[in-house]
Amino acid sequence: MNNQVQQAKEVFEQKFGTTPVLFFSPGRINLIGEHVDYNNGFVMPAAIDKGVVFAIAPNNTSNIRVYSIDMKEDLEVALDQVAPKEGWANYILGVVDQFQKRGAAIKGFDVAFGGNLPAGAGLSSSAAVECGLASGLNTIFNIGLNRVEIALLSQKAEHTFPGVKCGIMDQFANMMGEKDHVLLLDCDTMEYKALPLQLQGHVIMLINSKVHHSLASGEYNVRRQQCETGLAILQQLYPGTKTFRDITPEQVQQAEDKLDKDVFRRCLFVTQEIQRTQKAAALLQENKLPEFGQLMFATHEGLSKLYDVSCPELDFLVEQAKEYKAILGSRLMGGGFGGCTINIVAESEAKEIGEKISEAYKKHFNITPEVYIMQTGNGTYEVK
Ligand code: GAF
Repeated sequence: MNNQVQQAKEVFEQKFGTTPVLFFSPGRINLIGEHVDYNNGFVMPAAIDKGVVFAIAPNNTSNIRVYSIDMKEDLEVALDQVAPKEGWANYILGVVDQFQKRGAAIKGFDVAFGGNLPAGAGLSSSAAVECGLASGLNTIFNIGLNRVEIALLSQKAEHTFPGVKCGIMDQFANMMGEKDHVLLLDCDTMEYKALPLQLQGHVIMLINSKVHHSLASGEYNVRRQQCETGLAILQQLYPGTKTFRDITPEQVQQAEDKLDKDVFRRCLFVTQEIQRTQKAAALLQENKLPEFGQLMFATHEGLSKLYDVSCPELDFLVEQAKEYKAILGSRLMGGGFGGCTINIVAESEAKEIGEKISEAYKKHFNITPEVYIMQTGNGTYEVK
């Protein structure tokens, strides 16, 4: 049992005086396929070995008692009073609400949770909290959901309580991730393949810009709405079109004068990114990493210039990355507006390059970034 799990267990036992069941729930990275999960595209995420630990047990009352180890805050809510609140509580209560909406026999429980995922870094701490709790409840109350059902329930919880209309990528990676693999997930059919991650002397390096622009979740929902608006128009122009998968970037270009300027740029990005991710998946399987890396740069360009989810700090980090031959590809990762860039970099030079980019970034923005070399890991699991 690692330190993080041990700590959660001890905190729980001190606070609640019973013996908990323990779960580890990972964060995620995403190699390519950004903002296309809610547009029926493909994504290529992996679970990582950093995440959130849950210690949880029934408490034979009709109350939920929660302790956030990181925030050092308590929350107690009666089961029949579950409603949206501010902050982290929403991620917990949203999950309970979803179980209740499905008529699942959730009774009172105690839970202590805490983790080592940097907040606001785009490593999907929200999905880690949702899926970790949902897995815990599923086990202690014998609900019988399978892994994909837990991912879907957790996604719905995020839509309803925190109010972010996210796609399925984060929760899916959290539940289905496999160490040393990336998942090639078809977000239209929910079919997936676990592809071995063979980096041929390279590593995945994240650079955390340490900025998190507060418009992130509001703008996320706006992007989703713009895509829906655009798709509805494209469906009329191109009969037989069901999803963005059925439309090419060229067709979007031909429809430019029928679409609002921003809607056009969003649709163009989405159709390009869907094609790009399919190409990238083939390249990865052919071990063509340099070509794969070029597509990562292209994704960043699109996210920045067409989808408008980048920021000066992330653009700077990607421009810096282009200065180094040892970096094959770099782009902002996740929803955007801050958080991390993901870079594929030669292992032998990673440390030095990470330091050099950090120095340049610090000089420019007066912010000290953080650099992480990432290891992949397994999806949420019970720690025995
Ligand atoms: C966030 C969302 F939660 C995901 O569903 C996905 O859309 C991602 O942003 C962008 O690719 O992490």
